[in-house]
Amino acid sequence: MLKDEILRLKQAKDAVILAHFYQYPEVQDIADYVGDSLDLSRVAEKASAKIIVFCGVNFMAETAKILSPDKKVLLPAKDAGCPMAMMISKTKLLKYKEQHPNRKVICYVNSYADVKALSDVCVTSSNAEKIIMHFKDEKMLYIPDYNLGNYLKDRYQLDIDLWPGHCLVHNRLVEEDVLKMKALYPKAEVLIHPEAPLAVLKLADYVGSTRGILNRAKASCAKEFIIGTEEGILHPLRKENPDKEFYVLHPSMVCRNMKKTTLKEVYEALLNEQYEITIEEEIRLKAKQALDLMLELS
Ligand code: CIZ
Ligand code: SF4
Repeated sequence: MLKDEILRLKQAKDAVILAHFYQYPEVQDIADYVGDSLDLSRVAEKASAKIIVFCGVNFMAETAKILSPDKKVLLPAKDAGCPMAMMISKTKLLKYKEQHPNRKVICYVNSYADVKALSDVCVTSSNAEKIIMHFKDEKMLYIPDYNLGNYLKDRYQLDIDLWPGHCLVHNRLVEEDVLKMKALYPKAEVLIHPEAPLAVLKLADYVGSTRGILNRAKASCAKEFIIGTEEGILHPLRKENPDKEFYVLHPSMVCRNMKKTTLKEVYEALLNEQYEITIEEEIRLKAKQALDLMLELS
């Protein structure tokens, strides 16, 4: 069986498998660690294995390589990218920085290494609030997710410029989707990811990262939940809370890129040691400063 072969190769090659919460259930189940970007970057930093197989999208595997340069980091699905990360470029950011030299650049980890390298600090959805509040008295630019930045800007009235990037999966949500689901499940708590638009977030009982949503569902007395993030999260939610019901806010909440990794890609990644992530050392070192500051502040 593919699963047995994966486990055999993993041991033989001294590899560790990391998987994001948005991966297919069977990929999550074969991983040594399942988590969000923050959890997985911490694991990658401390990993002792020779090979890291990163089941997620390319900016996540890049982050692992930035933090763990001596490991071979493999992305099983070669073209698993993130459209949001592509909504900003080094050139555009440099131009902005020239015009606004005093703004602190706060960079969502959903970005590529060359953009991180030009930033002051990185954040993930689980620590964005804490880190942005650390810089609350400064002028800031938040890249590249407009919605997450706008949510915090609105909440704390910050002096923060927002980049016009977005996640194709979360940005699609409209208020009507929430109202329809609430009418169907009136007792359910509504938990939504901050990559959704502000008007949608205002209808939520809780706004937070995937890790935050998992914590909230566990701690809550409610028995039913409407979940506004990528549907992969339903797997750990149901595993951890067998007595509770979870409904995805909209059937289109599927990230095509996260779903490019199946067990076949994981097996081939281990067998052929593909597809290896490489980053120019000068860029890696600069990007690492922004990630190190994030890990220190979170
Ligand atoms: O930070 C991450 O892992 C992402 C992309 C979503 C979330 O909230 O966990
Ligand atoms: Fe990018 Fe959105 Fe997919 Fe996350 S869910 S990888 S932000 S497109």
